[in-house]
Amino acid sequence: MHFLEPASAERLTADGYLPLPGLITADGLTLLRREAAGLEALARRRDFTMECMDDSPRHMTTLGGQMITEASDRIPALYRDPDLAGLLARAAGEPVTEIADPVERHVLNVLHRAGDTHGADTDDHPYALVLFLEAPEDPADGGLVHFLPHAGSLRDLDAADGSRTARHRAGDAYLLRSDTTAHRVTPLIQPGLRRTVLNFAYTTPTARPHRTESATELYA
Ligand SMILES: O=C(O)CCC(=O)C(=O)O
Ligand SMILES: [Fe+2]
Repeated sequence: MHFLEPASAERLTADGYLPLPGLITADGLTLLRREAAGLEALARRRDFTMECMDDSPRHMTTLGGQMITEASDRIPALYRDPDLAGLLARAAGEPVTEIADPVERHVLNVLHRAGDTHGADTDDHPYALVLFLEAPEDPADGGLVHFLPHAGSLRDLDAADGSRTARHRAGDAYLLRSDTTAHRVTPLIQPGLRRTVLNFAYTTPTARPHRTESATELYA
């Protein structure tokens, strides 16, 4: 079980971001990578700008939750894992529950070409757990998470003070207050690099529903 400092909920509230380094065990990483390699064969290449997210770029290969449920037992089981739910509730300082949407609940995002990027967004649901299956070794190679908590708009990510950048290794994870933290993944800077994540979306009993076209555009 992953160790969490008692102050993690305060930290997540203040920063919008909580690193969970080494959340995935070595065996878990092997299994999830094998699963993701099979799923990637079903995934679709996306290259467009997302109008509802300030025309931010999407250059990536993705697979939505409905396809993952059809093709994988392991990933839906991990999404619903009670130990994981307990950890997320302690990290967030509030109950964290599954979302109803079959597309957004667990998605696979693969950056694998030079220039690939997941441009600026906020998510429809309050929490995102991002699990790293592959990541560039060198932070100079890109694939970093750039984020601004309590963002007024996506433009503030580049314009306002207080944005931060975080790097991760394969096996790491982070929890994001993803509906109010503007976030993007910086472009991979050269060929031959790969960044593969699973993104698990969660809600809370008190969260108000909020919907954009973003998931449909990226995963349907
Ligand atoms: O890949 C990441 O680190 C973030 C992904 C993301 O923003 C999303 O899937 O909505
Ligand atoms: Fe996001």
